[in-house]
Amino acid sequence: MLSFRALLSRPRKRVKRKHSIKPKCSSKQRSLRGYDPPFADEGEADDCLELPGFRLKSSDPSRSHGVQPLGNLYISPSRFNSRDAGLGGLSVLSDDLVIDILGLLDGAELGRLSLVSKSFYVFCRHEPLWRNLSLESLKGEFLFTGSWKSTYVSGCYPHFRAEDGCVEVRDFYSDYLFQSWLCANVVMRPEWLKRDNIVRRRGISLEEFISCFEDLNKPVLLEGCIDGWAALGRWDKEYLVHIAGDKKFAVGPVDMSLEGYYKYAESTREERPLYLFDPKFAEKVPVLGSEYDVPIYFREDLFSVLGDERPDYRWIIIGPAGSGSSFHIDPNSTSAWNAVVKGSKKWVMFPPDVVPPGVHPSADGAEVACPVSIIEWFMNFYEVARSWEKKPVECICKAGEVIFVPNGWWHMVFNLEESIAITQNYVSRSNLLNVLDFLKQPNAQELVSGTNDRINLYDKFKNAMEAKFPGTIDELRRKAEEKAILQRKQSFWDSATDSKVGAFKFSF
Ligand SMILES: O=C(O)CCC(=O)C(=O)O
Repeated sequence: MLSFRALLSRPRKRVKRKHSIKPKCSSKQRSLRGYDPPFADEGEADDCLELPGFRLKSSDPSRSHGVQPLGNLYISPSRFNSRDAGLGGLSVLSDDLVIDILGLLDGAELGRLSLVSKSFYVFCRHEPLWRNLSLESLKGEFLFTGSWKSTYVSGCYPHFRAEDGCVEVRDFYSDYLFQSWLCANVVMRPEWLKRDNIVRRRGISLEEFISCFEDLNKPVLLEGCIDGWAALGRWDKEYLVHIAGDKKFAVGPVDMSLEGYYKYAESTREERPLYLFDPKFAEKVPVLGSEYDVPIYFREDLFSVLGDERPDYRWIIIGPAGSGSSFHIDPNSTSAWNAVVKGSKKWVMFPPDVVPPGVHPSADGAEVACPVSIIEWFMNFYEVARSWEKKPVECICKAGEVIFVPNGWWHMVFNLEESIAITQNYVSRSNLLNVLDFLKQPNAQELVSGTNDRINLYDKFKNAMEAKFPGTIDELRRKAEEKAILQRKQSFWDSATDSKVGAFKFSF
């Protein structure tokens, strides 16, 4: 329990479409000698707190309320945990259960309960509770004021002058609350960013892309293929706010104006910042759609035979440093490309047959439970993954670069800076049969996403394909069967011979 790595992870379900260290031990602002974080921004480099083995952002450390990891209780002279004393009969409940119960209260009730004891004060100030309340009550119509509690109070009770000071509580030990605070404040360690083992290609032909990557279902980072995009030199916060500041975009569970979102993104310091991920951006702001085009490798897009009935397929993605996408597989067995227009992203990918550590998909694949946040995954599981025989594919994708994400690959993405990206999911001949098989599954209702008509998508797609490209599906099935027969023959021959010594081996 005293080791940092042993901190508990807090699994959460993601439904298809994330010590002994005293947080107060160093309040001095100083930078680590010899430490040069590759992507910390200038201001931040001298602005971090040091703790053994990792660095913290200097953002208002008092928001921890002095909460310490549970392991510290066992080395405290008094062995007194004010968490228990202040919760009364509820102290027998786990921290996450207490938080779940508090999640049933409204803002006024939480405010009153926080006056009952120091323990309730700490629990009732838990920022994710106020974030949920704010999003439920204010939808996307809020002006973020630095904390979710103050955002909620100023949005719902504009005339109420709330004191937003934070009381420090002594002898309060909770892994759950400490970990939540830590994940929101820790800076990415350089060793989490160092590894770059993806295959990179510049200027390859379409044929080479298909035979070396798409047909083999292997990721690749493509350089130089979006150099001609107008978006590349143009898109940044100022430009986007100028052309679309008042337009609403999908941000998590709410719609927000782009300007409001950027104001939030500038000042948030959360474990999982809200992420702008909008599938209708080009319809809302047509100029955005006209300032990029699909790289030559991805122009075969067979879902287009469905016209307006195709599932969502393209998104603009905007987020501050620290935002990102936790582990998932892309919808409907499609492949995808992701082009960074501004900023940079750390990618970690696992092939379809390797479930990433800490990730637990349900048997039917409809739900995935994974650590609360990406940073928590790095803290608790990254080292484990690196010691596996099948190592993850990793890289940092910078502005102007494009990643090909083959179908079925698990991937997680973390924005190292404020970033803007375009991603599109597509079906080509290389993955058409996978997609059809996926759509045909008996539980398509649960598995298919991005469209309202999940059950009939298979028939609609198959019929539209037959009409537009007659015989293509049969031809692909025939080729796939021939390939499977060849592979079976080869594997029989491999098992019957010992290729290493060249000797013939046969046994009954
Ligand atoms: O956050 C990102 O840029 C990655 C998005 C992603 O993983 C996806 O669209 O499937």
